[in-house]
Amino acid sequence: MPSVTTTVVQLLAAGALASAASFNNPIFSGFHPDPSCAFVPERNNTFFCATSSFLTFPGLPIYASQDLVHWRHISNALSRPGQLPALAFLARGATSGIYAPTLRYRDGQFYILTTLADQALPGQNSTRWDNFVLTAQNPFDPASWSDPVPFDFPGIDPSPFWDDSTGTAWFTGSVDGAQDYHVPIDLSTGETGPARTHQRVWNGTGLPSPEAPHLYRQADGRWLYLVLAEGGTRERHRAVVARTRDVAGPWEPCPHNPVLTAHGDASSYFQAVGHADLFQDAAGQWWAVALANRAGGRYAEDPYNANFPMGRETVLTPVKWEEGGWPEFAPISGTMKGNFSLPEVASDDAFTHLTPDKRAPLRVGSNDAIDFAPGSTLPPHLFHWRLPVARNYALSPSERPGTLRLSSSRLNLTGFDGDSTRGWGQTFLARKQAHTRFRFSVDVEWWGNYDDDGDDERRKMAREDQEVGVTALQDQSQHFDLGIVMLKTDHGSGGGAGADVAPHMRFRGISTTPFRLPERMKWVDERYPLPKEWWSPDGGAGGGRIRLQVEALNTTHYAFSAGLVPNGADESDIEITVFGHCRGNQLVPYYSGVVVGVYATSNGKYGERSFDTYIRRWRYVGLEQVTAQPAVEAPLTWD
Ligand SMILES: *[C@@H]1O[C@H](CO)[C@@H](O)[C@H](O)[C@H]1NC(C)=O
Ligand SMILES: *[C@@H]1O[C@H](CO)[C@@H](O)[C@H](O)[C@H]1NC(C)=O
Ligand SMILES: *[C@@H]1O[C@H](CO)[C@@H](O)[C@H](O)[C@H]1NC(C)=O
Ligand SMILES: *[C@@H]1O[C@H](CO)[C@@H](O)[C@H](O)[C@H]1NC(C)=O
Ligand SMILES: *[C@@H]1O[C@H](CO)[C@@H](O)[C@H](O)[C@H]1NC(C)=O
Ligand SMILES: CC(=O)N[C@H]1CO[C@H](CO)[C@@H](O)[C@@H]1O
Repeated sequence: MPSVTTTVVQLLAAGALASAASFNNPIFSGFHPDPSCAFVPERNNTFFCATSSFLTFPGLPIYASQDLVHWRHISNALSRPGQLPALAFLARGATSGIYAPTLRYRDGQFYILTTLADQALPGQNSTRWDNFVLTAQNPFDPASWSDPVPFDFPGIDPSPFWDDSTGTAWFTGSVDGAQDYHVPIDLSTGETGPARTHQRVWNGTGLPSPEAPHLYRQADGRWLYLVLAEGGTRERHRAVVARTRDVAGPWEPCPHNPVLTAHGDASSYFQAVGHADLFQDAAGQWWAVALANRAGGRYAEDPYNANFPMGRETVLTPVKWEEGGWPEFAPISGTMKGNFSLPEVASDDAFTHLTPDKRAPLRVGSNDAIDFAPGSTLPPHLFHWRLPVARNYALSPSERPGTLRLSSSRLNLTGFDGDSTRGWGQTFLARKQAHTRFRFSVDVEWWGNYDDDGDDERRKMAREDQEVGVTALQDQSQHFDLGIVMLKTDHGSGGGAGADVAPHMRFRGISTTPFRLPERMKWVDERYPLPKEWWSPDGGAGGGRIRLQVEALNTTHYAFSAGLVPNGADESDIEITVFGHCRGNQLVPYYSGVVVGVYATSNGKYGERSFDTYIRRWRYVGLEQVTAQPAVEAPLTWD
């Protein structure tokens, strides 16, 4: 055992102390499953990562960093609806969509191999898995990402690998949750080799779902290593390794598999750890990214009642891997400390010289203060659910500059059966919950927003069930919404908006996913007449704005609140009233994670665009990141 003094001397010698070998997990918090990263010395020693995006559009977010600590969201590889029209039509909630990308760089080009999964098709139907390649020369420019080049593969998790001796490209991928294959491919055309050239590779230690197969060679090139995820992406999830001299086998499993897991470790707040991808920095240090749930030790007892609304997030860990040896992963925790050196860079590069508009890309983990200024564009981390109907969104329209105009969709956030939207679209703009505690709010410009004078201007909110609101949404069958909605009144004192409808606040939610037992399903529907002083037609003292807010109060509860924004009000003057609560375990993640945002709908009536509404002042503030098991765990209940 080296003494403490010796350790310090060694660290100093290695220059590690200067870089303070410590960083925090998750590196990409909230809904960021299936990470894959590449280190690119040719691009100024930069690390690039991508994660799965399921139904969100834009999708396939790309992150970059030079020090593995400061990350920026540099682009989305899917940013043009024309790249993937089929995304509009997928059913099966949020379990369909863009699955596990693998990001790699070779000879001046970035590659992503990924799958558009349509879970509504039977497993035997190979069109269920639409596999394709995207390429880019400049990943900082969304326009540089190509249209998909499809290739034939009846499975998921394709990961490219180049045979350096022959220059041939291959990919590994997973089929039927049981077998992994190695297939030759021409990455420019998508043509794959004939069936006889497809090789079965090691399929793990016998647990179900051997997937996310990634192949690596170390510098000396003697061994080919295969890293797999197995056990399924929940309680038993883990990373395992095997090696071979030749891809045809035999494969030698690592004697200390699993090399990374939290299964069986109830003390770990990070659970379901697995789906690892490795990369090496300029100093030769190996690193791995993986996915994890911040679910706590109770997770394994009852995963679909556990509390981890943010779902699968991205974590980073140093890997000790001697040439010819087996990789040793440090276990995942909220603060990673140890005998490793983070890459040393002079300063955190803002990458401004690489972006098309010469502006710094968004820093990962930052708060939002979006004011929809004239001439601005939406930042890359805001997204829609499937493809947007473009004309339903107008940023800073001439009639109300500094707002976002939303035109209503017929469908609400539940859509058809809590499942599909049949290509109709939902008027919805969202971002990920990225902190344990956060506060998200928008102001609805209410003045002139409803039909107060009885004329028949079509675009105002006047008719029953027209609604604008904010939500915390896991998927179409699990969301809680606070909306301003036109509803019938008992007393007909609508104040002008027709004889018998008037604006109300409504807190409504459903939690009916099939992954939740029937007795644990939940519906709420609470209505309150909009306070009179909130909707005086001239804006009155109020200036006609209503703030709608969603807040995570602690690890288990969300609050939905609203308040009048008086003219010229100081932020501290705004009185916010709570209209409802929901619990984190009513938003159970399957593959995705909670998103928060704003919607406009007529709840199935009057066709598309039956009214317009105007949103101002989009704010998201991260308040707390809980990354270790709380001393007293909240009990698992679902009443
Ligand atoms: C697979 O699904 C596609 C799309 O729904 C359908 O057109 C095709 O007939 C199906 N094929 C089989 C073999 O079931
Ligand atoms: C820290 O890592 C270095 C380089 O891998 C190694 O030489 C050294 O022995 C390690 N120190 C400890 C205390 O593990
Ligand atoms: C490389 O990175 C450094 C450190 O962040 C930065 O100062 C420099 O401008 C970058 N150079 C290029 C060519 O990107
Ligand atoms: C979280 O907040 C809710 C609502 O205020 C409260 O009922 C609950 O006791 C809180 N939980 C913890 C662990 O503090
Ligand atoms: C959504 O809209 C449908 C009509 O399309 C309606 O039946 C349903 O009650 C609404 N529910 C929710 C929770 O959004
Ligand atoms: C489906 C399949 O190929 N399973 C194989 C995975 O590997 C083990 C061990 O080599 C075999 O026993 C299984 O048959």
